Order: sequence, then C-alpha cells, then structure tokens
Amino acid sequence: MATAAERLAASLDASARMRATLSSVAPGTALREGLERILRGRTGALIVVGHDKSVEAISTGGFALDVPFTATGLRELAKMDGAIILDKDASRIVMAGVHLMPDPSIRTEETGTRHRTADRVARQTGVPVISVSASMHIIALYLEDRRHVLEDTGAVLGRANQALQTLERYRNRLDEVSDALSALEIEDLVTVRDVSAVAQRLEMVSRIAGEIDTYVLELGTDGRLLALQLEELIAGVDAERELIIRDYMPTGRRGRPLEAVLAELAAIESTHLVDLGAVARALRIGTEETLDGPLAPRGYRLLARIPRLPISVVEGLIQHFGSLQKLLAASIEDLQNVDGVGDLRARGVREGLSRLAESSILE
Ligand code: 3AT
Ligand code: 3AT
Ligand code: MN
Repeated sequence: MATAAERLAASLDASARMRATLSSVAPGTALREGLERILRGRTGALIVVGHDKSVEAISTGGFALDVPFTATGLRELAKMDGAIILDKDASRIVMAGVHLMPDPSIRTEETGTRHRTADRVARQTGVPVISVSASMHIIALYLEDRRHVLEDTGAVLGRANQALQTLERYRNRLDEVSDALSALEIEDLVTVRDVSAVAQRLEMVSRIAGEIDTYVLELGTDGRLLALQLEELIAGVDAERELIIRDYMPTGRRGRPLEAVLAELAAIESTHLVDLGAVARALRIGTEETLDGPLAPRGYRLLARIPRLPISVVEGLIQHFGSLQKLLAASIEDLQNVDGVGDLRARGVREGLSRLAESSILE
C-alpha cells in the first residue's frame, strides 16, 4: 500500500513529466510548428517522441532516417502512412513510416486506429506520443494514461486570463487577512482561526498560481506577458508560506520539517480547503473545536518585514527571545545581548518593530 505521501510524490512526478512534455510542444518550438503545418495540410500524423528499447520492440517496417529535425521535414514525412519516431528531445527524426504494434490487450477508449495506437503506445512505453487527427483537426498529446488536447493560443489565453482574474481576487483577500493577522500578532490576540485563515488563503493563491503556471508552459513564447503578470501577483507568497509555518508550527516531539507541513497542506482536497479545521490540523496547530484557542507567533513573519535584516540575525533573535511579544518588549540593550546584534542593528530592529506596531494600530 502506498502512503498518502508516496501517492502525492508519484502524482507530482507524473505532473512534472507532463509539464516537460507540454513545454516541448509549446508555441515557439520547431515541433509545434511542424504539428501546425500538418494540421493545416490535413494529412494527420502519429509521432512518438523518444526512441528507446520499449519503442523499438513494438516498431515494424518503416525507414531509418536519423536526420536533424525540421518542421517542414516533419510535415513531408507525415504524408506517408505510419508513425514518425523522433529522439527524446525532438531534435532528430529517427524513423518514418513505422507500423507500431502495441499490446492490443491494453485498454483504450479512443476510436480510430491512429488514436488507439497513440494511446496504447503511450501507456505501454511511457514515451510521449502525439496524434494529429486528419478527420477531427485536433492535436492530442498522450503521456502514460493521460491525454491532453493542444489548443490554439487564443483559447488557452482566454482560460488563463480568467484564472488570472481569480488569482487577483484571491491575492487581495490574502493581503487583507494577512494584514489582520499582523495586527493581531502585535496585540497578542491571535487565535488558531486567524492563522488558519491566512494559511488557507496562501494555499488557494498557490494552487491557482500553479494552474496558471501550466498555461504559461503550454503557451510557450505566446505566454510571456502572462508569466510577468503571474510573477507580480504571487510575489512573496512562497516566502510568506514558510514564515507562517515557522511562526506557529509545534517543535519538539510534535514538530515536523517544513516540507512535510507544506506537503500536507497541498494534500488537502480543494473541496476541504474551505474548512479551517482541516487547515489547522495540517499545520498541527489545532482542530475545528479549538479554532478560538489562542496562539503566539515566534516572530518570523513580522521580522521579515524589517528591511535588511539577515536571516541569521532573525534566527538569533528568535532563539534568544522565543516569542514576538518578548521581542516587542525588548529594549535596545536587551537586543544587543543577541549574537551578531551590535548597537546599530539593535536600533534598526527596535525602530522597525515600533514602526510595525504603530502602523498596525492605525489601521
Ligand atoms: P492504401 O494502399 O493506402 O489503401 P495502406 O496499407 O497504406 O493502404 P493505411 O495505413 O493508409 O493503409 O491505412 C488505411 C486505413 O486502413 C486506416 C485504417 O482505417 C485501416 N486499417 C489499417 N490497418 C488496420 C487494422 N489493423 N485494423 C483495422 N483497420 C485498419
Ligand atoms: P484520423 O482522426 O482519421 O486522423 P484515425 O484514428 O481515424 O485517425 P485511421 O484509422 O484513419 O485513424 O488511420 C489513419 C492513419 O494512421 C493510417 C496510418 O498512417 C496511421 N496509423 C494508424 N495505426 C497505425 C499504427 N499502428 N502504426 C502506424 N501508423 C498507424
Ligand atoms: Mn480516420
């Protein structure tokens, strides 16, 4: 039996392979140009992207070529019957006119000999297979048991822009709950609910950003603007995710590595993510029954808002004082007792903390 963590790792692995394949056929690549030419020529094609032993074992007939890949060459060879076999980075055309004979007992729901073959070869060999349908005018990518239809840039951009609008809304809401948490941290009024709400919003932003990231990949050179917009909207989110976990996660016997907490958050199904209790449990800070219980931050999130403070000094301060409240109460002399904190830096921290305290009261 695979554990939840193993299943998650396996699915991350599969999606990493899918991502690599998507970027190899994205607009801007020679392979994509060749596929578009075939689509326009209405001849159809069956293309295997990789030539290993498992592919060789099911190949019969055809012609050995081993020539550099060109989009025009691919289009000409697609006029022949049979499959075209490329090397794994689609830089060479290895064979053409190949009759593929995958195991006929492999289940496939596709119809038509071309698409059934593509599906079976992908499942049997693990090598990506692309079919261009002559009759349906569709380019489909098969990888293991997944099928992905390559759409034109306009269609993908339409969906990407919708996701971007959702991300923008999520980001605004995240900033609201995050500012609220900062104010509560300074006033020592934090509950399990407040921390869970921020972690929940961070997770939601990360998930929709991941979705958009796939569109960016799929769009290739057509996705540059989208990539810039995405980058701007998720600035600081990864860092914030780490900081909030460091601020509140239990240490000692109940403690776990940061990555384990992040993985557990990522494993919450999207339908359960609305449930703050589920988030609290993943963070190991509480349950739905204890959402109103008090919590105290160590100070990572707020210290990160003080400019030019190296992480080693942040660690030193937190080791020494143990909680944000003690840090807020510390005098310049107290701060100087920490290794690596001289007079200048102590003043900087003191002023930084005071400024944060003032701005949170003003809101
Ligand atoms: P032509 O001389 O072009 O008619 P061909 O040997 O070049 O014959 P194709 O590869 O063009 O044949 O295939 C033509 C169609 O024959 C495609 C598919 O609908 C049908 N076909 C080929 N092999 C099979 C098969 N094993 N089972 C069912 N239909 C098949
Ligand atoms: P279209 O949507 O019509 O393009 P299809 O699934 O209906 O695809 P066909 O049966 O019309 O496919 O066959 C079209 C061509 O696909 C024929 C041949 O060039 C290629 N093809 C089909 N099966 C194989 C195979 N096993 N190996 C190599 N090429 C194949
Ligand atoms: Mn057909």
